[in-house]
Order: sequence, then C-alpha cells, then structure tokens
Amino acid sequence: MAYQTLIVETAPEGAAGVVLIRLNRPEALNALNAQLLGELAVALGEAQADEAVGCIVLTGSAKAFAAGADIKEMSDKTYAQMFKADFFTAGARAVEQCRKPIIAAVSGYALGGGCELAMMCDFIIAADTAKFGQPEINLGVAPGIGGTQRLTRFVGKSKAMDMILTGRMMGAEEAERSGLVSRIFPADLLLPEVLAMAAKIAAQSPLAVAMNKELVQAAYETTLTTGVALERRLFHSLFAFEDQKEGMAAFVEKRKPEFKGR
Ligand code: CO8
Repeated sequence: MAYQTLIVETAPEGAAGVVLIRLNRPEALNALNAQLLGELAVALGEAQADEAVGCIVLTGSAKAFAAGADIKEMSDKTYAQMFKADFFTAGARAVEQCRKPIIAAVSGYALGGGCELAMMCDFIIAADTAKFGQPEINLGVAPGIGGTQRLTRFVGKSKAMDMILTGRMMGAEEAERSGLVSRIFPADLLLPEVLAMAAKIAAQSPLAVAMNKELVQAAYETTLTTGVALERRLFHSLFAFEDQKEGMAAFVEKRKPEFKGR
C-alpha cells in the first residue's frame, strides 16, 4: 500500500526480519489523525501477516515521535461524533493486538496520544532528546487511549498524577529512572541501536518470541499465581516445536541456532 502519513521500510540498514514504520506528518510534529492511525493499522496488519518479519520498530522524526492526537482535527468534534467514530481506537487496537514485538524508538516529543502510542508498544528506547508527557489537562481533557492507566503502571501513582495533573514533560533520564523507558542512546545512535536490537529479536524463534511477549503482557492482566501457571504451561508447550530442539542442540554443539518457526 502507498502510505501518505507513514514511511514503511523492510530490512532497513540491513536489519534482517525488521520492519521500520516511521510516522511522517512533519508539518504537525507527527500528530496522530484518523488517516495516520488507519494507515498504521494497515502497516501493522501487513507486518503481522508477513512471515519474514520478526520485529517491528515504530519511530518518528528527530523532533517528535508524535506530539499527540491531532488537536485541529479533534477540536470541533461533538460527543456523538467521537462516540460514533470510535475515534482512535482502531489504530490503538492494531498496536495492542499485534502479536509480533513492537519497539518504540522515541526521539523528541512523545506527548498525549504520542506518549500513549509509545506505551502501547512492547518497550520504549529513547534518544537523550526524548520528552514524554500527557498534557491533555492543558486542553481541558484527559488522556483517551490508555495514558492514565499505562503511565500509572509504568511510573507509579505519584509520578503519574504529577505528570497528568500538571501536564509537565519528563526528559529521557527521568523516564529511564522511572521505568517508562528501557534504555537511552545519543540521538544520532538511536535508530542504528534499535534496529540492531530488533534484528536480534527477529533472529530468534518467532514462536518463542510470541509466547514470551504474551507472558510478559499477562503479568499486567492477571494475578501472580495465574501468571506463573500460564508461564509453566507455555514453557512446557514450547517443547512441542522444532525450534526448541534446534536452540538446545545448537547450544550443546557450540554453534548459532537456525530457527525456522516450527
Ligand atoms: N495536533 C495538531 N497539530 C500539532 C500538534 C497536535 N497535537 N502538535 C503540534 N502541532 C502543529 C502545530 O500546530 C504547528 O503547526 P503550524 O506550523 O501550522 O502552526 C506545528 O505542529 C509545529 O508545532 P509548534 O510550532 O507548536 O512547535 P514548537 O516546537 O513550538 O512546540 C510542542 C512543540 C511543545 C510539542 C507544541 O507543538 C505542543 O504543545 N503541541 C501540542 C501537544 C499536546 O497538547 N498534545 C496532546 C494532544 S491531545 C491528545 O493527544 C489526546 C489523546 C487521546 C485521544 C483519544 C481519542 C479517543
């Protein structure tokens, strides 16, 4: 598909098995509008369907991952229009339901819906220039695609309240210290580092990757006892796949495994 608000590259910079999805509305600091979220849902659907893809990287520009939902598109909407269009949820659902890992590579602003989009991904790697925030309070509204829930789980109640009620931004170091971000790189190294990470994930067994992702996600949704029981079941079930035999044989034979996804 020819995208107008995204740039989609397969195996960028030689990163085998990786799809790079770049949000591309530079005139609006990558503000998320209906078209962009619709295109994102299509791009993720294609990446999900392509067996050659093992990991997805979502990024923006040097200045902005995304500066939020498109305020100009939203400003005149009525309650009925927002409700009927189920505004935003299709794009959000595509990210939430993707079974392949998605890494958010965040440089510059990740505000409002942009911060929420990054938090929907499996983990966030930040440039030292990254700024996270939920400034919806300044517009007389609230986060609408998970910000109050996910930010609170990432950074705890006190900091989430502080961020959401004051609308202040958090820099990369504070975000890493608070558990929102996994790692920080200098801005010019962000993409090469994230692509190398993504290629490493893409070279693993896609079956094991999908099950590991499902298990970590389950830690958010269930009790410890249920989560541990699910982990044990999936751990046992991984022994049904050739990839487990290959991974363990390769270790014993002191060679690199070649996973086939079966
Ligand atoms: N929406 C639309 N346009 C935007 C947005 C946005 N969120 N952010 C920036 N832009 C546009 C600006 O209007 C400007 O356009 P123009 O040149 O035509 O005036 C262009 O991008 C460049 O922006 P600035 O000139 O403002 O750039 P600065 O470097 O001076 O400032 C900031 C950068 C600080 C990021 C500033 O642009 C800003 O504060 N942006 C808005 C941030 C914000 O409030 N985000 C939250 C939006 S609400 C939201 O995300 C709710 C999500 C939940 C929706 C769920 C629905 C169900």
